[in-house]
Amino acid sequence: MLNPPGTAPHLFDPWTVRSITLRNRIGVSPMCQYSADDGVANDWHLVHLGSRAVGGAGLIIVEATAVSPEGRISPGCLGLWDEKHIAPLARITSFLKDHGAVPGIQIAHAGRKASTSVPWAGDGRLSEDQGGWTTIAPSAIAFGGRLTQVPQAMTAADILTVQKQFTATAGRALVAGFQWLELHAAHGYLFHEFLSPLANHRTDEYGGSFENRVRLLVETTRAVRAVWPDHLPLAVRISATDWVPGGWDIEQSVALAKLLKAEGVDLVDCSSGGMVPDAVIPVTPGYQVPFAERIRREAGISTAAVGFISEPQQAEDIIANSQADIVLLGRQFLRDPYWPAHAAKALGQKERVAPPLQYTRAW
Ligand code: 8OZ
Repeated sequence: MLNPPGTAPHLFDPWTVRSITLRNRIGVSPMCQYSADDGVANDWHLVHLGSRAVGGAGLIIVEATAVSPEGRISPGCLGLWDEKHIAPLARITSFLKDHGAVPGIQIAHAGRKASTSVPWAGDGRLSEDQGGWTTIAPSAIAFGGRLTQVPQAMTAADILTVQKQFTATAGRALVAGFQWLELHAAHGYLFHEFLSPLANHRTDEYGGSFENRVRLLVETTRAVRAVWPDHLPLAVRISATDWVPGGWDIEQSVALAKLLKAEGVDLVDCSSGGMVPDAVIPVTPGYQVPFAERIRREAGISTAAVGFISEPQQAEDIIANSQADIVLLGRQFLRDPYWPAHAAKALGQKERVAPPLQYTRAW
């Protein structure tokens, strides 16, 4: 599956995963918009995502979309726990496909980092009288910082419920027209809380040893792969390290990636952090790229690189040096929805990103 030495692709080369071909190696990273009402997508989401399809992205991953109301980070997060969420998302997937992008979605449960206000209204804990709710997690340990809510430790029945919520949500994502599914197992949310010994103090088969801490994610991945069609790609976003001694780290991430590969996962999306509020993270351009490179090489699975990727040559080098199979841009895509077109021009490959017919005269 991975390209042999000397045959590395370039940023604007297409990439086929299972039956899906991305027109280039540029994706829009899932980014919370906090603009939904009861989880329902609206015109903001259509324009936000649609303009980046027009701008030339190959893959567009819809923001963390909750598998249950309690799994939302905030009351403004998207959801896909109900049939009513399907039609507004289907309108978006249809538009993205019409403009040459593959529509993807990240499905998520925020665990102990749920029930927060939207960032422009505080970004802290949402109390019950402000519309907040009781959170759940592997253990009854608060995240800390401004997120003081102590979650309820999940029972065995809760674990089964969450697994069913993920498979049901995957089924609805398919009906909504998504062609790429990502499980959110990063940034201190529910799956990551099970992975990390910092948040998981369980003494049952879902806590303690590495095998036990990865069990929820591996089992859920297996269940999702069984309902998500064989011809469509499945990805998992992980935090490759907690950036805290004694926490989750890159060695465990490599071992997890091997297990996920065996479950039929096509790509590991390599982010980091989010487990504790005060981690010291050496943020520099492309600081997470070495994780994508190492997991790709040592686990033999395709990877996405994400985090402070903004320059065209930087993105091209990541692909051409086989450090990752695709780059996912977040903030840079907020600054410039036409980044792929502008990057092609900067790299002297203007013809690689075609304008929409309506914009030809100005491209
Ligand atoms: C930005 C702000 C808060 C949360 C993530 C869903 O980190 C998020 C998120 C992004 O994955």
